[in-house]
Amino acid sequence: AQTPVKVTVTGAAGQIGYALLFRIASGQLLGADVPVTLSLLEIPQAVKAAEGTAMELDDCAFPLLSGIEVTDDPNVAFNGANVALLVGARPRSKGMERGDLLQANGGIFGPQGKAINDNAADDIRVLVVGNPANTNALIAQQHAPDVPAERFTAMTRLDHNRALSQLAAKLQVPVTEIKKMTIWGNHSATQYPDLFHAEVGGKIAAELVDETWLRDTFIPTVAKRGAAIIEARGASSAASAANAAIDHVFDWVNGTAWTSAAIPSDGSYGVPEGLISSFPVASRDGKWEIIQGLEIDAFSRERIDATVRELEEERSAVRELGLI
Ligand code: NAX
Repeated sequence: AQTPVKVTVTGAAGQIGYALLFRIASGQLLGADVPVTLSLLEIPQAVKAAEGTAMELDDCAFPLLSGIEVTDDPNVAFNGANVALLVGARPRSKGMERGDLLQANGGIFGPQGKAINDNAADDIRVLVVGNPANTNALIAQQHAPDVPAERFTAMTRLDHNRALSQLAAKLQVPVTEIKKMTIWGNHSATQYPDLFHAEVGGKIAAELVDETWLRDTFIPTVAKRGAAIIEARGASSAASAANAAIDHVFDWVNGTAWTSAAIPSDGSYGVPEGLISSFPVASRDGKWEIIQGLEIDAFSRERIDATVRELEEERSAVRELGLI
């Protein structure tokens, strides 16, 4: 039998954790023939709740789930980990400045990066979901010098899926008709969902919608969808975020011709090297590759530059705080 893949989930007792763990255990993260062991990392106050979730996982008797551990020690949680989903983060509370937020998250993602460096399996793949996701991924990566830099990624797949859904509704086509969607930059309100390379039935999506809708409805609706969900549900996106995390890792491991993921920049498209920024990517042989050769017009250039500028500012801020 195949050796189980160890998947570590941080923030396991949170709402995304609850939506994520059962799908991982049922085989949706890696494939229906891949056994998994789960490691649930939480802060001490939430270990008991995570143990409750572990009991429910037991009660599903998932054929692919070969073990579960619950811990508050990152060195235990990441020991031998093959996939790490870093979901737990410090949310912004009222009156919190950006510096305080980055500082608080540096205190989480720095030590977790080091624990990954010291304990994870050689093939470790890391997806950061906890916000500010791109910069948290950068912090973790910078504390893991022995892990190849490209194994640290951040999630923009939820934004990507939101963009597919909005465009499909507008054009009254199934989402499967839409190809080559791209989210550029930061997982934040500055992100740029790009319809100039997206295709619907072989036609460029931007040519099938009017410019006003693209600029004044589509882009802000995708970028602010998280806030709209909070407004409607009274809680932030959870099942859709878990779904996107599943999509990201499944495609990373199993391959895809085109999606969006925040990965370390190699300087492509004028994005400064090292920033963890969302790009159009393919996955081949278990590695993300930035799709090259796209023409970027002035409209897109301005928006890519703005979101990348925000990432540079976040990087400067965490440098000044001594977090990387
Ligand atoms: P919850 O507050 O429900 O859960 C977070 C959990 O993390 C809590 O159980 C907490 O105890 C735990 N935690 C905190 N510090 C920890 C640490 N050092 N080690 C281990 N666990 C720790 O939040 P939830 O709704 O699950 O969201 C989690 C994160 O995802 C947030 O940062 C949120 O902003 C982010 N999101 C990111 C999205 C994306 O597209 N990249 C979309 C959804 C979501 O908003």
